[in-house]
Amino acid sequence: MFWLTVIVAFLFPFVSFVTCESSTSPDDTSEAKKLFAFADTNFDHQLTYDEFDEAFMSCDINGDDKVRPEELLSKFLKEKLGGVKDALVLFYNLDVNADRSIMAEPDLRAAEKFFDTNEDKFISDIEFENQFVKLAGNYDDSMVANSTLIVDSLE
Ligand SMILES: [Ca+2]
Ligand SMILES: [Ca+2]
Ligand SMILES: [Ca+2]
Repeated sequence: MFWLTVIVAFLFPFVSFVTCESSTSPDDTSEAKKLFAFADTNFDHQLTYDEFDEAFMSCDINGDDKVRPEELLSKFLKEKLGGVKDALVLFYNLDVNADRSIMAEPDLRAAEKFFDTNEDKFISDIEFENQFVKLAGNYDDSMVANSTLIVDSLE
């Protein structure tokens, strides 16, 4: 589903832009702003790929260069970045090779391409918000249902 979204975004930039604007949920936009602010450590409204990677890898609690769903979730809850659903929807969309871990290759490389729509090597706040809203809409209940074990383990 993630790659479908990417392909659609590349093939029909104007169509997907319009679609995205018309279906923007205020919740998803404020969630995007929160995550962007967390990653934008020098407050210049742009993320370099390094900043983007560092924000994710700051979730890697056990230092194995892989972010597991439970690691992302505990970061979200600790830093008040969002709820359980927000963390899991982000996780399963970004885990492009579906191995239940987010790594630099291939997951973060794919995510950088997805968010940096004008390919200038910076992810602007606008790019991030527009693309994040598309991701947040790419959600089905099985993502959360399949993760009850993870959620239970935190309680
Ligand atoms: Ca880890
Ligand atoms: Ca992965
Ligand atoms: Ca850009």
